[in-house]
Amino acid sequence: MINLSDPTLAQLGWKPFFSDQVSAEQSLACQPVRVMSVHRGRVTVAGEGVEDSISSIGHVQGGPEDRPTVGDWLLIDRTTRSLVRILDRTSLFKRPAPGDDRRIQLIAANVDTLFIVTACDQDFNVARIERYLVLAREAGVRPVVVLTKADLSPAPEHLVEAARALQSGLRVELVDGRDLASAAHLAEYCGLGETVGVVGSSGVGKSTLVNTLKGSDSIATQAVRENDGKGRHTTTVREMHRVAGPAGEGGWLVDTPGMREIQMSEVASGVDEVFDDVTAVTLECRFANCVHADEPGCAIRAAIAAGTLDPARVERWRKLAEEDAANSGTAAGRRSRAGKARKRR
Ligand SMILES: Nc1nc2c(ncn2[C@@H]2O[C@H](COP(=O)(O)OP(=O)(O)OP(=O)(O)O)[C@@H](O)[C@H]2O)c(=O)[nH]1
Ligand SMILES: [Mg+2]
Ligand SMILES: [Zn+2]
Repeated sequence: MINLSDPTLAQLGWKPFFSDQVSAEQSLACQPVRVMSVHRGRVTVAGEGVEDSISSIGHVQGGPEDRPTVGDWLLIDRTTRSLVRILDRTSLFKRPAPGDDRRIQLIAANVDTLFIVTACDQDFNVARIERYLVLAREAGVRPVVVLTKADLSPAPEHLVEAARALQSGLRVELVDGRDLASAAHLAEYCGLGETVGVVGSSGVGKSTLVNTLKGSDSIATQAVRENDGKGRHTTTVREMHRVAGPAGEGGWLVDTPGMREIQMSEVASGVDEVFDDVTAVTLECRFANCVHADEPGCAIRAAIAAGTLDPARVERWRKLAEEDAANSGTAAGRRSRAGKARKRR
């Protein structure tokens, strides 16, 4: 169990956005609790005077988004302590489930800021950071790129520059995640009642950073593999952790299991926004349906030739946009693809 020393609802992140959804009548029978962690079929929750584990199954009527995920606010029955309703979310992180893009996996809800964690080693990859930026845009959450293992890189400033170049105004923080003096300023992103999602590949140091900011070593961490520097998928649950702050002012970090892949699906507007430098140029192409191959009057090719657009970035944009188009589409299209997949088996 998480030792919260009985936080108030405000400390847990309760806001008018949530209380507005609860009628006076409902609050007599029910009380709000926040999902602290997700386990198979159960969630642990915390609220005023409540620290409990409740069943999350049996409630689901709709799609996967109707299931409680870490960070969610729930109404539970004051007497039976059973789940009554999931309150509408301020934000929701999700992705197509790995290996099955017809299923959606929920990552975290009601997150204010996303720490996109990557290490100053072989893990550093601008294409992957862009994928997380698209997810953040799509969820309407402020992204912060956190570069860990600064101590292992001879010239981490180059990586900081490369990350900063991905989006104007993008915040990029360079830390040794094991060292509080180096990482302490990250606590500013999670003040009272604020929630930060911590995502990235396995082994980049997400749990190490969370331990440092909460001032304990309660989360297990594990050295990366020696041969290829990859992580060992140490964390297996998504869990909220309280940042150590003066007298209960610390917010929340959601530690998550390292992700192997992030497929793009239903994120067209996120792609457009993260690559707004590229999409702005496409508007200048002579033909509205230009695919920027060998059409006359293609502004993308002209910009590359003039050196105002980076061809590598254009390629990454093309790849994400195509992947998104292939994975998205109407429900009918998805069903027919699903049908084909079933027939193939
Ligand atoms: N030198 C150095 N090592 C670090 C730093 N941050 C993390 N590590 C080490 O990297 C290894 C992996 O760290 P974890 O915190 O377990 O990584 P994780 O991202 O939580 O990995 P998963 O739970 O598998 O997703 C551990 O041995 C950490 O001590 C850092 O800033 N510098
Ligand atoms: Mg971990
Ligand atoms: Zn074009």
